[in-house]
Amino acid sequence: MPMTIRRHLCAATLLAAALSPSAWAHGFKAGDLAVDHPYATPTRPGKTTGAVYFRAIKNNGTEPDRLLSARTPAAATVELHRMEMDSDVMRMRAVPAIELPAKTEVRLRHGTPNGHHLMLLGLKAPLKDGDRFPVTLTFQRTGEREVMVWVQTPRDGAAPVHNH
Ligand SMILES: [Cu+2]
Repeated sequence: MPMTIRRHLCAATLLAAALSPSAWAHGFKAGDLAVDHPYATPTRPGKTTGAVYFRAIKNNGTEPDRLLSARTPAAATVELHRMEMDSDVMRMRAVPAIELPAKTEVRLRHGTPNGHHLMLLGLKAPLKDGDRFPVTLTFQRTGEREVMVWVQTPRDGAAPVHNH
């Protein structure tokens, strides 16, 4: 009898572990592209900049694509940014595009060394946990695709470094 109970607990734990990532994630298809889990970190009141990340953008096609720009009603401007180590300080700079090579998954998570994000400038309101807002992405090959961004505190608690 104790054996049976333990086995059942084990199965329940495994099931919960298997279900939880998908239960808390969302994604969008655009042509050959899969935009996996767009998210933004909450911002403090009074701050007018924010950052949008993605778990990944995967190009399943045989042709390269590029993310050229983005826009959202939540902010005045959106820039494409890349994090770079400058001696021992993490800085970011605007880039003209984010490359999406063929048959490649590009990870765009917070805290990724040399990673990219979308910089929201002129936020109209602070981003709060649980908020959702649309962002329209413009890809060179695939064209435009609107995705919904989830505002959430990262599970690892890592605060994104933002020196503006
Ligand atoms: Cu930035």
